[in-house]
Amino acid sequence: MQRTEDLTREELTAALEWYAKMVLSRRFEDAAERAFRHGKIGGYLHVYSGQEAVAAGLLSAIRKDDIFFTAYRDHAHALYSGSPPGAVMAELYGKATGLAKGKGGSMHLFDASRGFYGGYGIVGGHIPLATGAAYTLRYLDTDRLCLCFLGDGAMNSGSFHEPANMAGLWGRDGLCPIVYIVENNQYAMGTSVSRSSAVANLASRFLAYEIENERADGMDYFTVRRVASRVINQVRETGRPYAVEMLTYRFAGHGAADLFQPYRNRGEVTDARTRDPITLLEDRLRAAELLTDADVERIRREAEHAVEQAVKFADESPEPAADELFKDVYGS
Ligand SMILES: Cc1ncc(C[n+]2csc(CCOP(=O)(O)OP(=O)(O)O)c2C)c(N)n1
Ligand SMILES: [Mg+2]
Repeated sequence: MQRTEDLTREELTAALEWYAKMVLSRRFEDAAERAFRHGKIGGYLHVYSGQEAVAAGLLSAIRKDDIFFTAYRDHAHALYSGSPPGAVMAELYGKATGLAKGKGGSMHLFDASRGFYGGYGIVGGHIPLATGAAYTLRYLDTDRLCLCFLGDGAMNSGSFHEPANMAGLWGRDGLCPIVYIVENNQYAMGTSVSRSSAVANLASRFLAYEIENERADGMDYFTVRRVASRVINQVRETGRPYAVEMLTYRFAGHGAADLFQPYRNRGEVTDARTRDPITLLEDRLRAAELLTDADVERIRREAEHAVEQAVKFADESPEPAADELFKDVYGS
């Protein structure tokens, strides 16, 4: 864990905004789960609670013109990059005002205007897309880069290995500015990493493709942020891929339908919650005297208000019109 005394005042102060964003996304996830139980949200719903420091640390370190891809646990990624909470919630509700016009739902958020290229429900399906996008950024002679968040489970799919090999090859010529971020939350649905990966150290699997890699504590915002800044600078400079395995934990079930979680015991979740990324960050900001009880209270109230407004907006928004059905489905 990054030592508080080694952090600069600037890093600590900049983290305040990200603390507020993490509080917002946690409240947003709680509200989304409630809405799912009330039948307001159809299809799938996978929440990000417990993993906030990973996306926050990485997305706080990129430039506005950089791009990123992730899988279906994507609400926080959208909120952190600035998509309006109302439009994100409306997408979960399948409403016309949603981020993807109500046609994608929870797993397919998309906001290219903020560099967010989705939100994908097919496990591993976005890794080839992100890798090709990174190549394109260099091919077009820019110094922009691409982040590709993926799950521990996604690493066991063929669609991980093929682009990883190409990234290794393209990287030799400085043509693949991508950071792969493995969000190792210990499980792929009900299957633990130890039951699905031949090696425990997932970062080391990138060595097969000559991709530099490391693992880090994904519960500590400052650790993630420090690693992210260093790695992002390097990738931008060299055009070579890099992989980071972030050790994290999902507090909720895999999806809203995973009620009983027979694959893990309650004690394991309770233990993980003692390192809640939001509490860890809050404690450090309090220790640095940047956050008081009153600030914490205000930030919580503001988050609650923003989420209430988002739910109201989603509730009151119209369903997509019938003549929208075939629009934006295929390019022409
Ligand atoms: C190609 C494909 N196979 C299977 C599934 C079913 N499925 C949905 S999520 C999931 C587990 C993925 O786990 P991981 O990559 O670790 O992501 P996490 O849910 O932990 O964020 C599986 C197998 C799917 N969506 N796509
Ligand atoms: Mg996982």
